[in-house]
Amino acid sequence: MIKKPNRLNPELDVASILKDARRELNLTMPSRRLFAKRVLTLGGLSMLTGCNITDQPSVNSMLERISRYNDGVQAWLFDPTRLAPTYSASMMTRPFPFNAFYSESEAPEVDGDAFELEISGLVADKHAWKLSELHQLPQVEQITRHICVEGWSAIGRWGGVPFAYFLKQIGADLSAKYIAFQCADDYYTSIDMPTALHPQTQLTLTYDGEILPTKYGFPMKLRMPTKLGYKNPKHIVSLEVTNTYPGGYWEDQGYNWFGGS
Ligand SMILES: Nc1nc2c(c(=O)[nH]1)N[C@H]1C(S)=C(S)[C@@H](COP(=O)(O)O)O[C@H]1N2
Ligand SMILES: [Mo]
Repeated sequence: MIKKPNRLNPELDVASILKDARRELNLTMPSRRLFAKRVLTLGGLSMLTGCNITDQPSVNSMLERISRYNDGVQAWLFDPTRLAPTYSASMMTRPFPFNAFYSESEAPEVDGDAFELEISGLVADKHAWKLSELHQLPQVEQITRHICVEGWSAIGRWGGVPFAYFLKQIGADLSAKYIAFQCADDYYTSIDMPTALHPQTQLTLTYDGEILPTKYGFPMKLRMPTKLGYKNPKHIVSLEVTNTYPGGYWEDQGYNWFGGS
């Protein structure tokens, strides 16, 4: 008997698979495009990805492939000189929302006097940085929009050190692929080098002219108006320059890694 290829396991929730795939595809291709419409069936998706979609593991690997494909397209489309929109102070969202994988009262309290930012990986100077040393570096400000995948966005005013300047200061290998961040909570994420060097990518020490409050990520966060909220780590305690893919807290649970906004 000839087995039908791609016979569907009746336990597969086709609607939710399509919803996940559509969410991934929408990051790079508006769904109104004929191409996207054509692949919005399981058959179309398996043709696009070359995956035989028969069970949950094969669905996961198909979604994973779409996501990796998106990373490639987004990295290719990323223009390292194109600036995200900036806004006037009167347009700031007040209060700026808090968001994390826990509630505001559980945000980690970091002792700023004892704090040292640890540096590792492909860098010439691995000395740990005290907060006061970071404040002595040239400071810039931006009023930009933060976009969260949970369906809200908000405009905030952020101050700190241009991250490209900091990377050069520590003698980072600027040809490395990734910067990985560890946070004082259990959060972690990583970014591509072109985004790390983007002129609006900022090692952020202040919010609205004041020392970064606990809820927004004291002692420092990385602010990138070119990336979605979950790519912007708060409470950074260490960073590593590396060529080994580091993943991230949400990325490892299926969020798209490049995460462009
Ligand atoms: N350390 C840490 N950073 C984090 C998160 C987190 O839970 N922990 N959540 C991310 C998400 S999903 C969003 S939307 C923003 C929220 O930042 P805000 O609290 O300043 O609005 O932080 C990002 N960075
Ligand atoms: Mo978010």
